[in-house]
Amino acid sequence: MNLSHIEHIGIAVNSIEEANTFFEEILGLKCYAIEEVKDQKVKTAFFQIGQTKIELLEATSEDSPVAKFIAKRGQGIHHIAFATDDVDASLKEIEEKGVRLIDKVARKGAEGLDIGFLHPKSTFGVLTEICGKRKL
Ligand code: CMX
Repeated sequence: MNLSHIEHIGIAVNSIEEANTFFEEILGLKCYAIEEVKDQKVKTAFFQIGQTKIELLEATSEDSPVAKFIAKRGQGIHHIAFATDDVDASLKEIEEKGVRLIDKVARKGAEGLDIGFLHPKSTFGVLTEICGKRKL
């Protein structure tokens, strides 16, 4: 497997508008994109810092995974995403090594990337995402 860097860290927030103030006005980062990912029932906001991004996640419905996460655990780090050049191949390899997957094949995430999640119960309580450029 060829993981190159931490692509992003996902942070669950009640309100992107409120959280943006901290990242923009206090930390001085620039929100370069806001995008709704309907499939995941979230609105996302992105900040670039070096090779890595911060992805703010706001639920767009009550049954969103992010709404459930905040109800149970409060706002905070929701997931960590590793970059790879082949998401399907990485997921397959990880599964073969005995890790429980949420996504057996890549699906489309924010920024048009391929994404796939590993189950937090199999990854020491940290929801882990593998993501990379979408294959044509
Ligand atoms: N990190 C760590 N643990 C988590 C978690 C997270 N983000 N989300 C849920 N869990 C834990 C819960 O605390 C719970 O643990 P306990 O049983 O010990 O209480 C357990 O997982 C089950 O949680 P649940 O609330 O009953 O929720 P579900 O089992 O229905 O779903 C999960 C959990 C991880 C399978 C689901 O949230 C999922 O499929 N996530 C991947 C997709 C996603 O999160 N999308 C949003 C972001 C999309 C994006 O970045 O574009």
